[in-house]
Amino acid sequence: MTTSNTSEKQSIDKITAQIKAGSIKRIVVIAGAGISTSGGYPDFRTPNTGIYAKISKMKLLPYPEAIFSVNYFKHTPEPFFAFLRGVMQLNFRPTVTHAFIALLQRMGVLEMVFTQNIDGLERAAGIPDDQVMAVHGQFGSQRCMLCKTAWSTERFESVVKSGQVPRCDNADCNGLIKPDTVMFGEPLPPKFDKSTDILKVADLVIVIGTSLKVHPVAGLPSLAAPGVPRVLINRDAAGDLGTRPDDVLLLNDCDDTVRTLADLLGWRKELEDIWKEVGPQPGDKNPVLEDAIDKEIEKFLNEQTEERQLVYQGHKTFLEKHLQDKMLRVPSDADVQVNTEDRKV
Ligand code: CNA
Repeated sequence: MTTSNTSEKQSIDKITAQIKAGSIKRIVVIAGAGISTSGGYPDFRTPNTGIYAKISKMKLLPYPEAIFSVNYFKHTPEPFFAFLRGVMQLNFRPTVTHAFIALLQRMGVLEMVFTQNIDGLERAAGIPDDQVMAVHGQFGSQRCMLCKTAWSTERFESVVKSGQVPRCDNADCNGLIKPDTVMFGEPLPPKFDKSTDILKVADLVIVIGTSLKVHPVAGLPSLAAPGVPRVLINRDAAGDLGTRPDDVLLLNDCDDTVRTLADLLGWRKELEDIWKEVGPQPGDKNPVLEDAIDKEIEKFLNEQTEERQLVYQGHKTFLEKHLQDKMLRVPSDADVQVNTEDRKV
């Protein structure tokens, strides 16, 4: 475990001792894509391997984040579905870090995990739904954007895998079928607002595997009461973690770090037992999502005719103009998934 200095090592020893002694018992975890990368699911922003690096090959997109933006999806859904076809090719299993969060829950010290992830691996690790606030929704259900008719996952996957864009077949509808995940520009689940008060009563906040670049989650760590320790487990520094005297930065691979924490807590065997139960199983295919996404993006690009590229160029120009206009009147509404980097577009 890499800590910035000796005092951080002392802080983490103190925090784990307090958990063992029962004086820390309301832990809130704020998680992001980094907790799933060792399971083969790339994050957004890691250079070269992150999803944005992959989709920046889609030169037709006005900017990589457009693929997850609802306004872009409404008129140009093909790139999103090409990406999704890659995602659908494999079954992912929880990582050691998911097992660690599940361990906190089983030990009775987890209050809530706020996850930005849409992969559903917290549930797969056995954390009960009422202790998971899936801020950006999760894959596993989908419906028509217009008439809201739900589609079964089986039907949805079969249409997407066949290369079609799934559309509603109710009379006169023809709406796009979209997973119930929150795209940029869409409102967050209604229960998000109510759930954030939990941060104020937490006695420990652990932020894992997130760059804290997407709002409103980026603002959650600052809701912790003064004096409450905030621990960042991530490869890189993130958000305002490190600005308070009680912050502890553990800048390393999250699976390694949680194993060390489990050692300090005396819970290593329990962690490995959960991991054995929920992690990769004998006979699993190797998770190679990165290859799958690359392949699907390549295929998508090869299918673009000159005529279609002209249409996309039209979309690009339209969007750039639209965004320019929009930037002149950016709303202050925080209840929308906003990528801080969008503001630079
Ligand atoms: P991000 O901006 O890509 O940041 C990920 C962070 O995790 C970076 O700071 C990395 O350095 C760090 N990281 C990556 N791997 C590890 C590791 N093994 N150990 C320690 N640190 C690591 O992603 P965020 O979650 O901050 O951004 C929020 C977006 C990402 C949400 O809208 C999600 O829907 C979206 N997303 C989700 C998934 C998923 O569900 N698995 C995957 C990719 C993106």
